[in-house]
Amino acid sequence: MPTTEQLLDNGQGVIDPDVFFKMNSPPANLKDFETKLEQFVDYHQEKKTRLVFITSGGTIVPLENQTVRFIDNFSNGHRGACSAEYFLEAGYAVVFMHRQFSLQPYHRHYTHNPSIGFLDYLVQKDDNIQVDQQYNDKMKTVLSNYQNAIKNNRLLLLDFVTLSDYLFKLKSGTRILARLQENAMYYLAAAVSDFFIPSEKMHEHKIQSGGGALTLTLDQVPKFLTPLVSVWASKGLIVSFKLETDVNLLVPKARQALTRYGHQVVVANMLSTRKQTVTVITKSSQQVLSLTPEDIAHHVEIESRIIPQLVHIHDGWISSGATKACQQ
Ligand code: PAZ
Repeated sequence: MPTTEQLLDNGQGVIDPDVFFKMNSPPANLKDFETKLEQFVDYHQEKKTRLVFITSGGTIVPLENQTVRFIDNFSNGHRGACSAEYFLEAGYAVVFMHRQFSLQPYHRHYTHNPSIGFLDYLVQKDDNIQVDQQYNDKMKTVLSNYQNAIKNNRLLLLDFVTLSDYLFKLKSGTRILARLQENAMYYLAAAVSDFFIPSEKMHEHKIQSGGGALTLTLDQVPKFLTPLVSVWASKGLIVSFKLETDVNLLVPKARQALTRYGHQVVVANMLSTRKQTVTVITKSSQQVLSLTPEDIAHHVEIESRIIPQLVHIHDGWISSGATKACQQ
């Protein structure tokens, strides 16, 4: 098998996405992932429901083939889990491809909270367990929305852990959804690593300490948006996210992504303000969506503003036959 060096496609140290898939093994549960997704997509194709494929949470980058250590990132999947609920509210079926154990739609209201654990919502009455009265009304609403989504087969939960796992599932998943053509939206909110260690360069066993400092060299992850936009999901509405910490880079980098990949929408956000403000950028428009102090006091979520905006863009994408909506 050729080495990564022999397969560099542009002299800048970036391998071609196809090469990545040839040089890494698919995840063991890929078949199961595909079977579940095929069934879900067939069901909604028949019903002509719009479907959104959400990616959510961070990917890990292993340092050893038999992984003890890995590199991770900050994302806990709040954006994706929260957005899934607003898409369901807007009538979409949702494929929620998330990092294992990150936030999930509906469950998120009762997990990952530093000040209250799940058992703190419960009380014991005689021999029975009940929800503490103060949480009852909200939990009833959340539970009913969750059960409706499950009962009506409108929410499919699928997970990933590593970068490689994510990329194989993204490719497979987008190709399965391609049959929905413009009725599919791809909402790529996951925080995907930009750097990785190819399997052939990784230590096989746990890296041993005792030899002084550890130096790592990571390769650049291939630009998978290129085949996603042009081949895997060419008719769907593609929404990518751009995260920055330097405000001066945010809009230029988002615009650069639109030009480079030729997709329809970039949602640009800053690490520190991502829950209060985002900029929705198309080739011809730029709209800042922000919460006011009053919104924040009333626990309004920024996703309740982002999703209607994207649904509107998707309306235009569908009615123009997946071509013009984002050009003007
Ligand atoms: O998962 P989370 O709610 O903590 O963060 C969401 C986010 C910042 C990862 C997302 O909005 C985003 O910008 N994703 C793309 C990141 C990037 O690769 O630029």
